[in-house]
Amino acid sequence: MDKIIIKDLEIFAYHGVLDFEKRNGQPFLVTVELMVDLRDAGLTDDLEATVNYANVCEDIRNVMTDEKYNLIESAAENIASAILLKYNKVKSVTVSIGKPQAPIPMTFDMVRVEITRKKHIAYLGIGSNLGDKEGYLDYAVDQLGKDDYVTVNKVSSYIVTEPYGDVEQDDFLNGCLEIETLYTPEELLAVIHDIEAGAGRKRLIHWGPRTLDIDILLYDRAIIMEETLKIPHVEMAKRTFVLEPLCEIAPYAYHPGFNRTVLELLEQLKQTEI
Ligand code: PH2
Ligand code: MG
Ligand code: MG
Repeated sequence: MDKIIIKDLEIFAYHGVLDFEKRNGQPFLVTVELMVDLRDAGLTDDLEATVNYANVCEDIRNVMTDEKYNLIESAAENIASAILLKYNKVKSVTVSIGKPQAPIPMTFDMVRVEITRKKHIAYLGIGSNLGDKEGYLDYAVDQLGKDDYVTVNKVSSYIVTEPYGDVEQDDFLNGCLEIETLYTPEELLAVIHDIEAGAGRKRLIHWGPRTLDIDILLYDRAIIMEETLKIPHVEMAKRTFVLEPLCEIAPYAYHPGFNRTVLELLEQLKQTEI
């Protein structure tokens, strides 16, 4: 992919664990690589078609001088999020921060940290079968949208579905979302748990009635099999109430475990149900 590179932007700032670093300050060298498709800009010769590197330099300076961080890791993390949140054309960013005068009583050229961050695409399933079901699903979409690190790209229709599983309970209202996020899967799960709790969810019976259930179905092409987090959602291929709304917003989203698109999984499931 094409890149815009800003190399060793020098900024005087006050980051460091030691008192005198926060008092006296020192120079930092910031390098960023922005992954941006530059084809259009190259063909049209139009600044609007690309990312203005002068603006990015100003954003970097603001992050570097608005706060005093203990760690250059924190400064780097904040520069990466600021850029990804502001410039939609930036698909991914690598930030490195060097500290040529770090307080180390030895001879060295530079210490540096380097991180690469990008936006992730995730698909979420939402469901409710207690109280104001539609209100709870709308609440989930709203709360996710309010989070700085989440953009809700698409929301499916909500469909009424019969309860799946052995528990006797009321019909569900189910839907799916596509989001873009800077969160890791674990962080996203924690955010989702907070939103479920905010909707008054109590975990009483496993698979039982709930005001709001939010499940991570897919996260990029990640495969994660941890005790507390399994992605892709292990049951999704068996559930019409997941695949139908998901197929409405993302028929060609890819299930990395089964190597099938959502559309193919839905067709397969319909076959086995006949
Ligand atoms: N969720 C469950 C169990 N059963 N059935 C339907 N129709 N919709 C759901 O969202 C659902 C379910 C556990 O997450
Ligand atoms: Mg669920
Ligand atoms: Mg759940």
